[in-house]
Amino acid sequence: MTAGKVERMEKVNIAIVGVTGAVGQEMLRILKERKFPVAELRPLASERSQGRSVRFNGKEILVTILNKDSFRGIQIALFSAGAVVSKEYAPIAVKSGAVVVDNTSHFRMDPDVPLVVPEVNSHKIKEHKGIIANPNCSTIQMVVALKPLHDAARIKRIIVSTYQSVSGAGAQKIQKLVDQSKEALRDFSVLAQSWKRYRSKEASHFAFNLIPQIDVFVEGGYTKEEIKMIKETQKIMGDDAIKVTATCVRVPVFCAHSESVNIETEKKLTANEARRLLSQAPGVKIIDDPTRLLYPMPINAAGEDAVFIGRIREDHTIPNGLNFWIVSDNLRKGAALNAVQIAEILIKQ
Ligand code: 25A
Ligand code: L14
Repeated sequence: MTAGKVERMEKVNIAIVGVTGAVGQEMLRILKERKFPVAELRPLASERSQGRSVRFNGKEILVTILNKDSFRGIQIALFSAGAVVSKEYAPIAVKSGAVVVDNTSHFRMDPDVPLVVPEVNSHKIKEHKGIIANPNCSTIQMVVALKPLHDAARIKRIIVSTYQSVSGAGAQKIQKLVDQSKEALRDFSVLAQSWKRYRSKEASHFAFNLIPQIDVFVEGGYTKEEIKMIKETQKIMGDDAIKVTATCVRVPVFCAHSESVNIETEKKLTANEARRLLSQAPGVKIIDDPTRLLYPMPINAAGEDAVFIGRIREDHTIPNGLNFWIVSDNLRKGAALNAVQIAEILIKQ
């Protein structure tokens, strides 16, 4: 077989670890939508998914339980079953000859592992040693939007507050929001007489509530999600001088994360200049027309590929400040789509 062109057209054997989860299911959809050249699809999950099957390109394929022989003959393995699973099985997949695109936080800050958002730093993919990390969902949508502004005016500081949907926490938590919402509305007339009746008895009460904690608490009163946004932004942008501070909040939205973002730049950028730069940015769609009450909302971003930006305006409290509202589907651009985009670049190389 001749190398080069012929090989580029070849189909690849692809495994999805965590295929029955919220992100895994989205991966199947995106591979199909983008006509990814799949020879064999190998759906993998834990023993909890024993007996389940997934539909792919009109075929039912039985899910197999992840084990150390799962990656024989696999060229690309997409992982989305949590950090513990990736820690143990990604090196096994690499040893079997696969390239791993990992959705979990486990390898992201490893200096030997590229952390990639194709619109921002696709050139890093070729440096991989078997594993490429997919960033955190909130970070991905923010850097897609901010990269062109950083290139033009150098961002010195970012202040971000997130409004993260429940789907980010997995398939089970989506069901939890459904159940909690039904339960609250069942007795709404009673509840409306005394809001105190609606006190939470659960650790993660999503419905009609906001939770200012995503992932565990780490140092200095920050959550791990907030630290991920800080460190991953610097790594992806390739600039440790960017200061980032974040507050990450869970909101009772099924799908798509939203972010209020304030930036301070070295060079002055007017709102119109920012709008012009963003209108040419890959992966970005501007929805910003206050006269027609148009702005991005998670309800309309869910199921879409783009990072939506609106409410673009100057922050008059500092000389070089801008405010934005950034919304994107966390299961697609925030996870599955970004991973498949990386895989597409891999097979071209
Ligand atoms: O550690 P991290 O990086 O922070 O990631 C933690 C979690 O975040 C999600 C994903 O959850 C992950 O587990 N996630 C990861 N990356 C993400 C990203 N970039 C992300 N979310 C957004 N953006 P999830 O629910 O989407 O996916 C979970 C999948 O992982 C499989 N899995 C779990 N442990 C496994 C494993 N696979 C192999 N080996 C393991 N040890 C999991 O499959 C699912 O596919 P499953 O078999 O465990 O679950 C199948 C069905 O069973 C239900 N279920 C899940 N847990 C239980 C359960 N039922 C009963 N009891 C349970 N304890 C689910 O409804 C599921 O559909
Ligand atoms: O680090 O919304 O990718 O719960 C993905 C899911 C972080 C948390 C990651 C969520 C996780 C996120």
